[in-house]
Amino acid sequence: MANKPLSEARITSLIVESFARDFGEVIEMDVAIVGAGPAGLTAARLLAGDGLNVSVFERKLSVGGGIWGGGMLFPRIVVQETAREIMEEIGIRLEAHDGYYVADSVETVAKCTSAAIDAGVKIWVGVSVEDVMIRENDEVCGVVINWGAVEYAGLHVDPLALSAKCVIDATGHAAEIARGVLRKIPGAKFSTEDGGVPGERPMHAEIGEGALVGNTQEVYPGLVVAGMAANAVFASPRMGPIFGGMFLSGCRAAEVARDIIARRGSA
Ligand code: 48H
Repeated sequence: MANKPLSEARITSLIVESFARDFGEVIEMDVAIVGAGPAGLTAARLLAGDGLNVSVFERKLSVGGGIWGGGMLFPRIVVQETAREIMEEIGIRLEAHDGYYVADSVETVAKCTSAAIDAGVKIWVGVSVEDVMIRENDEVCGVVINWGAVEYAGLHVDPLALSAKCVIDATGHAAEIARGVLRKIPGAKFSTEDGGVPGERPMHAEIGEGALVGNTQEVYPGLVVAGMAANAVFASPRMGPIFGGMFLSGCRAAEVARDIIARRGSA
């Protein structure tokens, strides 16, 4: 069949209509995940696999967070035995060396992203979460979003709000969502030693990786911290380009989120 003459108006309407339809479905979500790094993408894939309505919000135009840069821009990451299965189940090829496994950064981003999308996750790039909503019983019950471009340009544009039964802070080193809750709720305290977000400690791969899954917790009703954000919240060390803990933290975050959904009911 010959191509029809192209209509710019038709192209525009297809984009707008498709976006509006999909966006309409996330106004009331089960789980909102902030940050499309390894922890966020893994948690999202597993939760969407349960049939939950899951969205990932990523302020940059690219997903993958810190995976791309590998170690000092060498595009490779290393994982340990405990993370092998979670990577191999989505087809990431690993090069084995005495209990360490090396993966290509680009392949890792591509396969984590593709597996999440195939599981039903909606990924919104160029969208920044600037706040959360907090209601009855002081529970986090949604995210407040704006275009990343608005944030980068420093424009004064009011955001939109989306409801969610559970929010996962997978924003990496900055632990932005957790910090925001403490800043905005007078007297709010987390389950950490000082109740705050002390930030990560200096590099120690063994201790940092060892602490990560245990640090992946519901730190405030309805708010789970995952990935590097969990180590920032619980003052555990950074670990450099060993990434196994990030994937395992994503798995743990999915378990914690399931318990929250069971407590609060699905959207
Ligand atoms: C929307 C946001 C917002 C926001 C941030 O940094 P990430 O890759 O996070 P993790 O925890 O999945 O993985 C950490 C790992 O990449 C790492 O940094 C390691 C292992 N470091 C060790 C070391 O020693 O340094 O991804 C977080 C994502 C990024 O893409 C951000 O752009 C995004 O979150 N993000 N998106 N709204 N408010 N804040």
